Amino acid sequence: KTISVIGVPMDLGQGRRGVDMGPYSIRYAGLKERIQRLGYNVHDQGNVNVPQAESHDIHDQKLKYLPEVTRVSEDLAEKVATVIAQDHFPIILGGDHSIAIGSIAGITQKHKKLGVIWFDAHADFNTEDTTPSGNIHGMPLACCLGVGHETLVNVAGFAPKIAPENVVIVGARSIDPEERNLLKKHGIKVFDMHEIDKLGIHRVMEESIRIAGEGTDGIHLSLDLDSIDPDMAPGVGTPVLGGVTYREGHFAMELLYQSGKVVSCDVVEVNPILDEHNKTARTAVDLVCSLLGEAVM
Ligand code: DIR
Ligand code: MN
Ligand code: MN
Ligand code: MN
Repeated sequence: KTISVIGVPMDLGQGRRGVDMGPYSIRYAGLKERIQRLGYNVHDQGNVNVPQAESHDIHDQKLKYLPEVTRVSEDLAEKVATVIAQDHFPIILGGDHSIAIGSIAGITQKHKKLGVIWFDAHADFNTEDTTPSGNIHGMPLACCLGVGHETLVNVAGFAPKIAPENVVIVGARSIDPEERNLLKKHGIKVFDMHEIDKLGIHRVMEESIRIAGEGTDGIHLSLDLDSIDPDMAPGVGTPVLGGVTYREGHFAMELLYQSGKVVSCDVVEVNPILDEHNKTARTAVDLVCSLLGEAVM
């Protein structure tokens, strides 16, 4: 099996600089070597070009850098569609979470009925009408469901990419009031930290794999490192206390591997400027390895 790594040094979708170095820091943490050791072929496809923030205006306070984020999303969608057509497993390295608009637009050109597990402290279900920040990284999941600004919703020329019944959010603990209303309106299943505490990560993942995996062509994991507790993932722009533990994270990835249904993943929001000696990138690489089958015995 061949893995394609695609870097997206995107920092236009949120307010903290440095997340554009996420792809570099995850590679520096040994991603390629670690995956090769599991027996995969790894093709690093390099990075998608991202405009420099200083060279552009914010344009719209409710949709910051909309034209630039849209252009990167289109480019990424094309790159992802190319590797997935070759039957590779794409790992897309962010960058902020706005890149998931492009990655999911690429994957769904082949896997038409895609399930999505959104592993995140946040729901990323805002629109220009509900956003408190104007940051597009708070909107990508909504965009993939066809909810939001038309240029983002229509990346790659079709919408919606995914259906609400095949989507699940895991690890949420920071949702904006109007965002919560939108999630309810669209019937999105959310396993927040309360549910993880109550049911355990095993039950939560079994349910999540059923929601995203039953009757679909595969599961896309969109892994925001701020899902993990800041003790093991401090290098993120919007850390939130009380997150998924290192062990719960690993167990979740192992269960996803065992499901045999995962076809692609995003690894986003790693910011080495806010990190402690690249700890968050190392956590990210460890989690990806478990997702790809690394095990003790
Ligand atoms: C907040 C923060 N809901 C927003 N979102 C973050 O700006 O829309 N997503 N941090 O990862
Ligand atoms: Mn511009
Ligand atoms: Mn996110
Ligand atoms: Mn997040």
